[in-house]
This record gives sequence, structure tokens and C-alpha cells, in this order.
Amino acid sequence: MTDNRNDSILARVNFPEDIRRLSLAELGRLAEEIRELMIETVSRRGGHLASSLGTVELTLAIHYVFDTPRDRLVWDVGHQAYAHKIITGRKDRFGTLRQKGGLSGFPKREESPYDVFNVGHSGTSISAAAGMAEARCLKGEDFRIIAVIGDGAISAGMAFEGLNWTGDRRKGMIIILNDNEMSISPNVGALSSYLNRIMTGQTVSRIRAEVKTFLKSVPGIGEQMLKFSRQVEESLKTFFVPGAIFEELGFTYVGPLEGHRLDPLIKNLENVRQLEGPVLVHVLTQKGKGYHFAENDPSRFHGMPPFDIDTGEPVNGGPSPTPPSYTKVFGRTVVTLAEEDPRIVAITAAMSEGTGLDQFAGKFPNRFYDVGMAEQHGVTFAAGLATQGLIPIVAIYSTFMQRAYDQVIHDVCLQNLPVVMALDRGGLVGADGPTHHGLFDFTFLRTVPNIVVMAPKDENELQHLLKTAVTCGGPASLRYPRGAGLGVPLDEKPTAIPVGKGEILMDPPAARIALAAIGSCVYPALAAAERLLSEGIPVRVINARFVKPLDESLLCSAAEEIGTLVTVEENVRMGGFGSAVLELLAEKGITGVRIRCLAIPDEFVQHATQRELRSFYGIDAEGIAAAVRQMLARP
Ligand SMILES: Cc1ncc(C[n+]2csc(CCOP(=O)(O)OP(=O)(O)O)c2C)c(N)n1
Repeated sequence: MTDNRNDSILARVNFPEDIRRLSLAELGRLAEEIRELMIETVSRRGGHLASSLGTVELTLAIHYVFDTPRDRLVWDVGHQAYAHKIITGRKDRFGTLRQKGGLSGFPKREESPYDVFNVGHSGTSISAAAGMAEARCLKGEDFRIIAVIGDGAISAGMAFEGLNWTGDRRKGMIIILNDNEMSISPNVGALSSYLNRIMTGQTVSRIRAEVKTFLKSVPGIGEQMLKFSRQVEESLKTFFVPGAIFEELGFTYVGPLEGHRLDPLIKNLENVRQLEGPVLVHVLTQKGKGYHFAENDPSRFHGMPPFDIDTGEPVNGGPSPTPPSYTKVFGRTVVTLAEEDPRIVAITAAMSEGTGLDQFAGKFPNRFYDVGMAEQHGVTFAAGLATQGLIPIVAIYSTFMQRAYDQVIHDVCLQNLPVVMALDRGGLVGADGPTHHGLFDFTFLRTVPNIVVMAPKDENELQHLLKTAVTCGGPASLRYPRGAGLGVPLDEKPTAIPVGKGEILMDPPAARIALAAIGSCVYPALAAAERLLSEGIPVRVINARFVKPLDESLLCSAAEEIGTLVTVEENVRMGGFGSAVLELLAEKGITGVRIRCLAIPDEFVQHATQRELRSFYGIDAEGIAAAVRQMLARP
């Protein structure tokens, strides 16, 4: 490994103070060695490679110039912070990246004093840094604050809110805009186009051309003024400055700087370090820099499963071609439904591949909207579309839908608009950890009037519930898990299932217990029931399908007939499906029923594989069977 070579620079580097002793040439070599370590590790462990490859020099330059951790370095999203981890005391543990008990894939305060703010969702860095700036002032302290935000993340509403505040408060703070023109896919939006014009120098040239045309058009004195303006062009520089938009908001704009040239980057940051007030440093980087497969296909290498370094192709542990993932089946079904119904439109918040909407985008470009990393805008935008008779499907990961909760309540449900919320990555997502698990959506959605809340047991039912969602005439949410489907046969045509209708999947005579499961827990419940039956314990298995409205008669009759009920879900226990069943039984006055709710307890779930986590929380077949045995063993 790089680290063990005799001439390795990385071997000598553990903390930022070590890099502050290096020459420029050594820093350059260190950057290469860090890249090698990142590529080698991510090829084994999977992770966010392309973004981290793009920020190696920037990371080195920041730690070289600033006195971290005394100076506070705040990352946005945090998927680009691998080099930061490597040079802040975690090099030796880097091989445990995203493994159970190992390093998190994101900055995490519990992990290191160099990680000053936990992160995973976008757009938080400016507000967090602004809070630190106010605290510094109140406490009479003196340190610098640097927020690093991508050109994708800065399109989040929250980032704009942070800019608006920071520019006005005028507290010293440095925002580094890491501009690689990419979100996961190529970036979208007016700000992105603006940054692109700055980068290519078009803004400066356009303003110059416009001024020239204007001066020429002034009769008589125009030509003279033009000559004069050339003479004073130096002093007019402020009018031509790129990044004027940030200057107008109260920032000193510096850039655009080349993000892979250490010498000028360091010199510029040293100058920036001396500036007062809010500063925005615009740095141009290349996503995937230094690994040609990632440079050529940065979207694919944004988040990679383990891969072969020589071919750039996923190896075992990567997504297998069969069975198709839930995401894929979702994407295909949206296309099928849209072919039948021209009112269907689809929206993503910068995740067209991740949500499977890329198929739809290719087929119906005019009915597809990528709103950027702007979930709140996406949901209200969908509501607007729905008021005009369209049926929007908003595909957003469960965890990111948390951002748009008020929009779901106030803009969609209050007006009872037919907006479909397709929540991919519902439940435990695995290695991305606590910022990314989708464990709250049953709870936060089922409390909102008008909405139908569903989860399919497999990829075939996903098709049918999606059809149910687009035909139910009001707000609907549909959540499904990360990863491959179960390989069940897929019906040719999606068919709507009556709203609120669950099903009984297994009903042996003299059942001693009823297992009511939903979504990804249905098959594990079935497997548990089969195991229990073979031990002489007959179990009724219910696929609830709907968290809201519940299939009241199915659940109440199971409780009354059998008297012992276990609910199973991949959601927090509080307020989830099990809670809904408890509320139902209480409301119906059904007493004397023994109930247990298997779900995620009141804690944040750390990173590990989905399998490890399901086992740990007792919602896999084994855990469910054990819970049933335990329940029946008690008098
Ligand atoms: C609120 C939210 N929405 C979506 C995502 C998923 N996501 C992670 S990184 C990313 C793109 C980030 O682009 P940018 O900020 O430009 O950083 P880059 O990867 O290009 O360095 C997206 C969409 C997220 N982390 N948070």
C-alpha cells in the first residue's frame, strides 16, 4: 500500500500540522497518494468516490492555510470529505470506511474534533457556519470559519437562506464554492448557468460588450467616452467583476480559482485569510479527478459499490443484474403509466438516476422536471402542477422528503391535491448511515389528513400500488426499500388495489398469533411464520399494504379471533404502523389483546449493512420468529 513505501509522504502525515511542514512538491505527491488510497479503499468498500477525488487539493490547501481544528471547517453534504478524514487522524482506520463500527462516510462530530458539524443532507453548511460565527462573537472568541459547499448543494433553498443572512450580518466567514458543474448529474438551474458563465469568462465579456455598445450608441460623445473608459478600465474593474451577484449580497468574491493547482490555491487562501467580513471563494474542480473512469463518468462514480480498479466495473457486492431493483421497477412503471395517461408528469430533486426516473426523462423529456437539490420547491412545484389537472409523481428518497414536510402538509394535503410521493430508500439504507436511513416517513406522513400511505411487499406490488397512487384522486405516498427486488414475477399490467385493502398471505388452522407486517418486513414475516409452523406454531400472516387508511376489518378480526398480534415494520416504532394498529384497536374498544410492535426503537441507527441492521433490530425472519416464541412463552 502507498502508505508503507519508504518514500511515501502519506506515511509521514497523520494530522494537518504534518502537512504544514511539507514543501509544495511534497504536497503534490501527497495529493496523488491520497487519491490512490481513496481509490483502493472505495474499490473494496464502496462509497462516494468522484466528489472526494475532486476535492483533494482543496482539502490540503484549506488545512495547510488554516489552523484546523481551531479554525472551523464545515462541509456541505460531506460526501467529498474523504481526504479530510485521511489527514485528520483517521488514515489508519480509513479501510473501515462505511463498515459496521468503522468510519462513517460523512463528517461526524463523534468521530473527530476536526468534524465540526454532522452532515449528509445538502445546504446546511452556510447556516451552520453562520451560527458558529454568531457564537464566536457572543463568546468573544477568535477563529476562522470555512464552509465548503458544492455548486449542486448551493441550489438548496436553505443555502440561499444562509447566504441571505450571512451577507447581511457581515460576520467574518469564508464560503468556498466547490464548482465542478455537477450535482450527481450535470447541475441545473439559473445559478448554475451563472457560475458557468463566470467560469468561461462570458459574464465579464458580455458586460464589457454591453457597455461598449451603449457608449458607442451615445451620439457625439460615445466614441470619446469609449476611449476614456478603456483608460479607466482598471478602475472600472468592480463593474466587470465576476461573481457580482455575491458581491451584491454582501460578500467579497474571490475567483474563479483553479482547484487542482496547489500553489495559487494556497496563495489565494492565504490572502483570503486576511480579509474581513463574509467572503465567497469560487473554486473550479473536476469531479472524479485523477481516476480516468471517474473523470469520464462522474455520475456513475458519485456513489459506487465495490469495483475493479482496472476496469471501473462493479464486482461482487455491486448491484446484480437480476432481480431488478425496486428503483428500476418503479422507473419502468412510471413510464408504463405515463404512456396510458398524459396527465402524469415526473419530478426529481437532482436524483434522476438514483430514483430511476432517467428512463422517464428519456422518453418524456417535456413531462420531466429536475428541480435541483431543492426538495421543498419540488413538492410545492408538484402541487402547482396538480392544481392545473396534472398528476405529478415526485420521486424523492424518504430521508430527503423530511426536508419538504411542510410543503407536503400545507401545499399538497391541505388542498387535497393528487400528488404522488414516491419514496425510494424507505427503511434502513445501510452504509450511508443515520443521515440517510428512511425511518420516519410512516410516522410523519400518516399524521397528515387526506394522504394515503402505502408500502409494497415486493416489486410486483410496487407496480400495483403506484397505479393505486396515481388513480386515487388525492395525495398518496409510496415507500419502498433500497436495493434489489425479491425476484418475484412481474405482472404485465399495473392494476390498482382498492385503497385500504390488505391481504392475508398465510392462515393455517388454529393460528396462535397474527403477524401483521408492512413493506419490506412482509417476506421476513412469512419466512418466520414458515419456520414457526415447522416448529408447531401456526401463525397468520397479514400484508397490511396501507399504513393509512388501515385495513380495519382485517386487523381487528385478527386481533379478536387470535388475541395475540405482532406488527412488523422498518420504521421508527413511535407513530408508525404498529402505533396505528394500537390506536385502531383502542378506538374500536378491542381489549384483552396481547400486542408487540417490532420496529426501530427511539435512537439514531448507525451505519452497517442492511442485513446487519435488520438482524440487530430484530426485524429479519430470525428476529421476528424469536419475538413470537418469546411472546408465546410468556403466560
Ligand atoms: C437534501 C439532499 N438532497 C439530495 C441529496 C443527494 N445528493 C448527495 S450529493 C448530491 C450532489 C451534490 O452536488 P454538489 O453539491 O455539487 O457536490 P459534488 O458532488 O459535485 O462535489 C446529491 C443530489 C442530499 N445529500 N441532500
